[in-house]
Formats: sequence, C-alpha cells, structure tokens
Amino acid sequence: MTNELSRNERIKEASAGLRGTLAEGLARVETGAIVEDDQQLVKFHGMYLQDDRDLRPERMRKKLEKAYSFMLRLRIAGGVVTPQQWLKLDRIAREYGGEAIRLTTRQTFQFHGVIKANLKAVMAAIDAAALDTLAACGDVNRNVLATSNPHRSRAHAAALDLARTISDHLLPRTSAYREIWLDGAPVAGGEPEEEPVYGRTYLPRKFKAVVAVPPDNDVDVFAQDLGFIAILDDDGAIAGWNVTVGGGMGMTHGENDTYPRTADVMGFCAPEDALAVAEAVVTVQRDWGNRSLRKRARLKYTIDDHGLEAFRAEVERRVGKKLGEPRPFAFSGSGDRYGWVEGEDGASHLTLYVENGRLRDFDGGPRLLTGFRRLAEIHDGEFRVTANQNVVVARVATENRAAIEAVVAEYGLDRRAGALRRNAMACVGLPTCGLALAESERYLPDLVTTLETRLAAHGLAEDEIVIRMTGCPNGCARPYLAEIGLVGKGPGRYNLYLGAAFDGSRLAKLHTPDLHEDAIADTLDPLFAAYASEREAGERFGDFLVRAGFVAATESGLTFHDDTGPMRTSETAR
Ligand code: SRM
Ligand code: SF4
Repeated sequence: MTNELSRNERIKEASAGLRGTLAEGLARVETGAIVEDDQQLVKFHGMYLQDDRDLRPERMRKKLEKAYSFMLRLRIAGGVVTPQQWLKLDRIAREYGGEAIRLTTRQTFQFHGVIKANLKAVMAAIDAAALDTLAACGDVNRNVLATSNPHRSRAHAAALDLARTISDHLLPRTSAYREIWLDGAPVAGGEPEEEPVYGRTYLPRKFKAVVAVPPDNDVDVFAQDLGFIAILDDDGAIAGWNVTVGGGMGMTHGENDTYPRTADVMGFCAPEDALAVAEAVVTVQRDWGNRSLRKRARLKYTIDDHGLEAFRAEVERRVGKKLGEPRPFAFSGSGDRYGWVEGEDGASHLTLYVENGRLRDFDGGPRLLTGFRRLAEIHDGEFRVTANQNVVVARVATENRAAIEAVVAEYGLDRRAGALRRNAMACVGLPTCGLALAESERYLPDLVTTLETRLAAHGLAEDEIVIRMTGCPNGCARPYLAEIGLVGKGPGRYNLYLGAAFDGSRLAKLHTPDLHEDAIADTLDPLFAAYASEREAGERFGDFLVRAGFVAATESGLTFHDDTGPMRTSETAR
C-alpha cells in the first residue's frame, strides 16, 4: 500500500487557503473552463465545472470546446430560507440559471448552466440574499441537514439550532471566498489565514452531518458521516443526542473495497457536548482518514480500518469525556409528511411534493418556478427544503392559509402524486453530471408511471414503497437505502437493489445486476404479486422481500459487497 499523498492533497496544500489560480482563471475569456487544479479548488467555493453532455457530439463535430458552465450549490443549514431570499434565488435562476432551480437531497438549492462570465454576478446576487456557497462542496463539512417538518416544534427548533451551530463552527475561515467572488481585500501580509479545525489540507474527503428528530428519518441519518438523533425527555425537550458515525453511499462498480455503509450508533451525548463531539469526530477523521487513496478516504472506511471502538475512544479522548450508552429511539420512515400539519407551537406547515426537486415552468405542464415565486410573494413565514427534494411552506399564519391554498391550487403545486411517486427520488444525472453512466432524473418519472400501473394491477396503488434512482454508483439519491434502488451501470442499464428498510436503517442488496431498462418492470412485477398475496399485516415491501427470501438481509452497520448470494429469484415467485 502506498503512503504517497493523493494529487488532491497536494492541490489543497499548494492552494494558499483555497485560492489557487481561480482569480486569474476567471479573467481568461478564451475558454469557458478553468484549469484542472482549480476545478478541484472551486468545489470548496460551492461550484463544479460541468458541460452539457447532450451537446458533446455536436460540439466535437464542429471542433468546438465543450459547452462549459458551472453548477452552483448553496449552503443553507437545515434548508431554511425566508420568502425574500426565495425571491432573490428565483431571480438568479431566471437571469443566469436556465430558468430552473434544483432542490437537492441535502436540503439546498442548485443552479445549473451558469457560464463563467456570469459567475461573479451570481455570487454577488447570492451574497445580497445573505446566503453563500462556501463549503457546499469540497473536502470539508458540507451543508448540515436538520429534520424538515417542524410539527414537533421544540425538538425541531433544537435540531435546527444544532445544525446551524455545527455548520458555522466548521466553516472554513479562509477569506478566499470574499476575495475572489466579492472583490474583498486580499488578506493582510499575503499569508493565508489559519484553519483552526481543518489545517492547511482540510479533510481527506467530503464530510456530511445531519440532525434527526425521531420518528422522522427524513434526513437519512444512516447515510451520513455524522448524525445526531434527538432523544427527548417526557416534556418533549432535548435530553441529549445519540451520535452516529460512518454512514455513506458512494461505491464504484466492480471495486469491492468501496461500498455503501449504514452509520453505527456510537453513543449518547448531553446537549452541551454535541458541538465538541462533532468537532472531535471531524478532527479524528482529519488525522486518521486516508489521504493517499481518495476512494478509501471517507469516514466510513476510517472506521472500518481502525474499528469503531478505537474511533470512539479517540473521540472521547479529544472531548475529554466518555459518551453514554445509546438511548432507544424509533424511526417510522425516511419520507416527508405531505400536506398540512399543525406544529406544537400552533403554526401550520404545508409540505409540497416536487418531482425530483426540479422547479421550472414546464412546457405544457405545471409552472412550478412561477408558482413558488407567487407563494414567496404572499408568504410571511419561511420555506424549508427537505432532504427528499421537496418544500415545506412553514409557519403559515391561520389567516394566510386560504391565500396560500389558492396559489397552490392555481399553479398545481400540490400535485396529487401516487404513493410510489411520492416516495421516489432521482439524482440529477444527465445531462449536467459528468459522472452519470445512465439517465436518472429524466427517466425515473416515466418508469414510475409504468410501475404504478403494475402496482395498481396487484391492488398496491396506495402502498408506500420507496424507490430511488441514480445515474451512477455514487449514490446521490441514496438508492442503497431504498426498498427499490436503481443504480446506473451504462446507457439504459441499471443494477437493481432491493430490500432496504422503509425507515432507512438497513441497506438494500444487489438483486439483478446490469438490468436493461425495458426489463425493470417485468423483474419487479412478480415481486409485487408475491407481496400482494403473501405479506403479513403492515409489512413493508423491503421487509417482505427479505423475510420471503427474495433478497438476503444486510445488517445495520455492516458493509456489503456486490455479491448476491443465494436467494429466491423473481421467477420462483411466479
Ligand atoms: Fe452527490 C458527486 C449531485 C447528494 C454522493 N454529486 C456529485 C456531483 C457533484 C458530480 C461530480 O462530482 O462531478 C453531482 C452533480 C450533479 C449535478 O449536475 O448537479 C452530485 N449529490 C448531487 C445532488 C445534487 C443530487 C440530487 O439530485 O439532489 C445532491 C446534492 C447534495 C447537496 O446539496 O449537497 C447530492 N451525493 C449526494 C448524496 C446524498 C447525501 O449526501 O445524503 C450522496 C451519498 C452520500 C455520501 O456522500 O456517501 C452523494 N456525490 C456523491 C459521490 C460519492 C461520494 C463517495 O463517498 O464515494 C460523488 C462523487 C465523488 O465525491 O467523488 C458525488
Ligand atoms: Fe451524478 Fe452519479 Fe450523483 Fe447521479 S449519483 S448526480 S449520476 S454523481
């Protein structure tokens, strides 16, 4: 095994606090791109260089540079924005972002298609909305998630507060962001600032933290590097947090030393210790994480390499305290609660389904971008983006409910999706994602339509089943935690994963590798039939598939590989 540092480590080290040659690259007008090293650094500033992959063949034929543009991702802990901020984001989307907003699986907003010449204008507009993109990407702590639906108002407020505290504390201190994008003054003396938590080379890899409030696992806590699960006392106040570590979804096809992994529940901490625990987990990963092999650099591998016991002991040493035994908790699902709910504080909240998080005015379809702008014009509470790519119109005063409902009805914002669609999620995929091997966001809606017909034929139209699709094995829509997970293998081909738990606590297992898209419905149909006739009362689809032997079980916290093992096949269900 080599101990040589990976290329990205050297880029970070030499970047003078994430500056690199970004300022010079921005000024170069002869290309829409930036140089390779800066492409890595610009992620820390919340953006990715991309190109429109649909246009590649034509541009190549014409001997033109790829159709380069940037994707910008905001960092908004807990996904909460005001209506005023929404209006400003709407304007950016209309002027610079192809008249679309993409809500992500990590509670935030993305703009696609921003050309280099417009980057500074967009960054200034984001700053004017009192928002930023710093550390939305890169080898740092990313956007911190918090349970979206504030129906348990007190616990939710505490969760959001913790998410914001962690986010602020772990924010890079470099002023490169202000300097490059907002014409801030260069740092005095020319030396980059100290990074007290990260040091000069930041983290070995991306790092993701969430805060969950049971029974909702809408942040998919087991998919995350670090999680806090609220433990409430009898009055509904926070007694403390169970701490989870080592979740992650990404893997590479055919490389068995990469794998999705559900997080382990490492212990329990008091509310006042949560930030210290978060920092300790981050710094142990900073010091122990693999800086030679990026594909083995996530916290999940650090924990598997060193063992959970050793990892916990080191965290405890740095905090200066032992963690308590994990307390009991129970999740009921990983989805959102659609429709109106009343909070404990008397406020009303409306969760609206947004297919794959894409807000635009669809040709001949719903005018979602405009509809949400209209909502923002009349709403005086806040909006919360959910980790399922949906939106909560939160804190609606009773006297405003009718007006909100009128806009929702006028623009078709409460699309009455069927049970499968309500639980469906796809990553962005083609044409912007440079890593996509197959269609995702552009294909899943049609597949769901087909599967809904099959489900209806078995009397399952109203059964909630979680289905998720990604265009590659990186797992951006967390497909390995779906009861039906489809992972892009190549054009029109997917690995079919089955049998995750509805509450997001157990991974799915590879059922059929390299399935042609035309064969997906026929492969699932017999399983739907068996579920309809053989399930026990209240049994979830994923649990049924495991109990009935269609897929082997995976244990929470255990890794799994691309081996299917002996199991019942779809054919034997017929
Ligand atoms: Fe992701 C890379 C989109 C959530 C695991 N992800 C990418 C990139 C930036 C492709 C790239 O590196 O060039 C994708 C940009 C596509 C585009 O055009 O917008 C991309 N990821 C997304 C989003 C937008 C998917 C979505 O449809 O919502 C999500 C943005 C989240 C955010 O707001 O921060 C998104 N990505 C996730 C998640 C889910 C989560 O965090 O809960 C995961 C799985 C969890 C995890 O990290 O393990 C995820 N994305 C990855 C990986 C694999 C990481 C790994 O450990 O192997 C990559 C590739 C990489 O990092 O090398 C990746
Ligand atoms: Fe791109 Fe793969 Fe993530 Fe989908 S899962 S957005 S294809 S990196």
